[in-house]
Amino acid sequence: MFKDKKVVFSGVQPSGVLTLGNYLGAIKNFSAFSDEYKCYYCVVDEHAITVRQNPAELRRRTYETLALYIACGLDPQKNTLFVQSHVSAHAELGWILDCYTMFGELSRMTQFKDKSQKNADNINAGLFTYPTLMVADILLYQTELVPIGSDQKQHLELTRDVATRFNAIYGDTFVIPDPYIPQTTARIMSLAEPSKKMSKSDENENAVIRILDPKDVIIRKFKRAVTDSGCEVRRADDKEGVSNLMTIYSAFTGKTDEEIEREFAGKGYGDFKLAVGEACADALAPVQAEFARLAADKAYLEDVMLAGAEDAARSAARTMSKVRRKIGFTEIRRK
Ligand code: AQP
Repeated sequence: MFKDKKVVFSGVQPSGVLTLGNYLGAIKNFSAFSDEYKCYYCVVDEHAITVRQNPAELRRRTYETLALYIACGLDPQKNTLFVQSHVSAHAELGWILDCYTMFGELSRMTQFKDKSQKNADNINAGLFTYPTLMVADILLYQTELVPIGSDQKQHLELTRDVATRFNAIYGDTFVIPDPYIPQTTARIMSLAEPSKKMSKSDENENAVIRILDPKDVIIRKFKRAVTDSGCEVRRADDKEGVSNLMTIYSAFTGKTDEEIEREFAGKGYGDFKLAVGEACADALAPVQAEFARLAADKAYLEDVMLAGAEDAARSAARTMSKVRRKIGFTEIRRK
């Protein structure tokens, strides 16, 4: 049924409650592909354990992330929604591609550098080779397009390099994927330190808007957002905080920078921050209501997980069989 459709793949780690960055940079854009593409959206729990996770919380957040996918508009009938560790081919291809990825390439990954600084007591080998697992995630499904925030661009470039290298050795095996990076919301910044990206594992709760934050919390966090000593609502390189808030406001209202500047001319930051908070909370309210309904229905989420894993595994098996044959692994057939 999907034979002629091009493939989209993306994933989100269940490493915390998802943020406005995850939403505007990635998930909100996923459903736009559902009609035209065969879409695989994965909860990448194997990536999450590169940083130490509490097992009960990881399990809960895996369900939560799946429920959020659906609440954000991803219909499980039209998209393959699944959990990475339910399809063993991810780890299998990840290992194989480790052997086609250079140490030097992985050493250059900025996320590795950032995350090893943040987790100095646990710089494990998985944190280092995590990008190759992401390469495997993408290549397993012969993906053409990967919707991501700009922080993942470097990993996508690595994916293209590894796929090209593998194809050059063994002949056409993998489709070379392209990134799909949204123009304006590719990098939503921290509300507390607007030079840093908003991250779900940020320890400062005021830095991060969570998709599930109640309205009063969202408004309070925006009110506290770091801006600058001026009072003019205007996008500029030296006004990172205000520019970030303008990006968020524009994403929820569809207004251009000029319209926003006109709307808040002479009004100061207080009114602006309140308006951003309200626009954001109002837009997230239906997602939150749908999430509450879905999260209470674990049996339904398990049905979705199972159907998604079966569908993904079928497709992954086709790529794995090709890869195994090409690299010279033996196959045993049942008699
Ligand atoms: N601040 C952001 N702005 C725009 N897009 C973002 N993404 C993440 N943060 C922003 C995009 O969300 C998708 C899922 O991200 P992930 O869960 O795979 O991990 P991440 O990129 O490491 O995101 P976090 O929130 O920073 O997680 P932690 O704190 O656990 O490391 C990706 O497409 C990403 O680009």
